[in-house]
Amino acid sequence: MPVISGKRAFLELLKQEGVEVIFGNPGTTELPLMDALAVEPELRYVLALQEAAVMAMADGYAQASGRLAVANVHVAPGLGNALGMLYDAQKAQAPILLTAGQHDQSFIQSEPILWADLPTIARPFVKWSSEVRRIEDLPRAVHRAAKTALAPPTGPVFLSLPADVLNSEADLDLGAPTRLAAGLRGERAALEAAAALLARAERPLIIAGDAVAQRRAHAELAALAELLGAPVYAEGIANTASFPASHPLYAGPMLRLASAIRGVLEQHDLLLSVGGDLFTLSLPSDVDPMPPGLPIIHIDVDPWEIGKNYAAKVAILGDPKTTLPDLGAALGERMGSAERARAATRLAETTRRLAAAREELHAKARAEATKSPIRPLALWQAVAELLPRNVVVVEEAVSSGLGLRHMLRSDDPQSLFGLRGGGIGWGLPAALGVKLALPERPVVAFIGDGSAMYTCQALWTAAHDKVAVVFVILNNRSYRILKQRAHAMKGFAAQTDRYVGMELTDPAIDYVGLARSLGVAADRATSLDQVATLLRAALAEGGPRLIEIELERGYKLV
Ligand SMILES: Cc1ncc(C[n+]2csc(CCOP(=O)(O)OP(=O)(O)O)c2C)c(N)n1
Repeated sequence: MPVISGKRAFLELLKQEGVEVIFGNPGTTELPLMDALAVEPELRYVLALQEAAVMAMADGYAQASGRLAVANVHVAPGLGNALGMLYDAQKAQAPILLTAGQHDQSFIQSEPILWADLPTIARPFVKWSSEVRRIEDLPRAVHRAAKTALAPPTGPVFLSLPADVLNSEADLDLGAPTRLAAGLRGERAALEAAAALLARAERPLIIAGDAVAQRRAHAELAALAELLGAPVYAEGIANTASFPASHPLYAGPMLRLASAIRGVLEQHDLLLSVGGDLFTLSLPSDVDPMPPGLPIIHIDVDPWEIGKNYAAKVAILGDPKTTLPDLGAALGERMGSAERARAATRLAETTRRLAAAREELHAKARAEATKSPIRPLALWQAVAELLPRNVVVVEEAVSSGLGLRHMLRSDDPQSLFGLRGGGIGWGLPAALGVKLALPERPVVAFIGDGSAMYTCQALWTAAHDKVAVVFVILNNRSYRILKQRAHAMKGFAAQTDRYVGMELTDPAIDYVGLARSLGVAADRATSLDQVATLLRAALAEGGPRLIEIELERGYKLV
């Protein structure tokens, strides 16, 4: 083996792992890496101006590509800034190798500036967290990190890279990547048990989780849903298009409030969760979302999720892509003519009911189309007609998002990415990562005005790296969701109509000016016609471009 420096070996190892892009923000401890990048033509370094943006870009890239994303941040404060978005990446199961530079190890005992025990900081949010202590360990550490991030359930990992490891030289064997064959098939006996329950069910429902999109199992799930005649809900905090939105059995995202979930589930006698989350809620409730005794069949690649909150009658560890066809075959064998007739009736009824609900939503949107300021639902209806078929939508619309997943035609598993973890500020930088992963597809990001301000630095990266995202800022000049919830509490805020810390006014933020100052062309729309004109132009020209939309500010839900 030739003698090689740690810094160059690290880049060689990343290339072995198929990495093409590194998202980062450097400091002195990252200078060895930046130095090696100066003579590395095959790896693109994408500079983001805040570590939260670095992390969310890597997240968007990892989710949209399904490949390993790599991020590099600066010691303890850089890692600290990244943590909120690392939390989101963990919840979205994004395969990311997050790295941070660390001080020279000979120096650490003196507690130099910016130093902290980095693996301990990252550990709660990653699958594996470690520091590389010797150059000889670098190949093993990087290959293990990549394999672990990409092994189902996928997720982020962390490596701390001390400067002396990167600066030293050794005669290294770089080893080779390991990839787990991911298509784990559910066990036969469990599939038979599940098929028996499904064949007997009178009113089954399906919840589709992100695993369906991640494993590209739309067709397999659609075939099973059609065989059963069962409605398919996306999981409540859905961050991908886990089922084609135009499919007649698509029932939209599961609701998030416990009593509302209970209301849906009570109409069914069997729940089949395919990678679905049962249930991430945002508020406690006296009502348990799960009706007592509702039998659950749970298929997932993640054993942690199966039976996490509610016992599964049949628990199947398996990949939806390979397991659903097996389940469908087992079910097909068990369904006699009576069961098939019942399923056909269910299919017709469910299709009719869901079509009527969709039409009701569209009628509501049409009724709102003439109102000023623009209403979100009318916006989604107008936008749905404009967006090209191959568009990828990145969604952090927060309180404006209601109806979006019914209205937009997100029909393939990479057509939609949304905020899974709940830490806002994700969408704007994530959209850049998505576009870099899917350069052939137009990418449009719908972002709340409040959310945009956490990571607006990403606009500069979009301009600098010419990343053609169309950013749409949904400006209601408030943290509207918090006002809605504070109002619903019927406390002092509702009585006095004072919402402390929730108004983004005095001064109003000028997103057009902000975008232009960071090098992104921008315009403002106050009517749906203007939205249509600007969006069409932005899609035709490519981006990056930003459209600021003035939206209604109403927060009284009832
Ligand atoms: C990192 C982080 N900080 C704060 C919050 C709390 N929070 C949730 S929604 C929200 C306001 C979002 O405002 P905006 O994006 O304008 O959407 P709107 O509510 O107006 O629809 C805030 C501050 C959070 N979820 N994550």
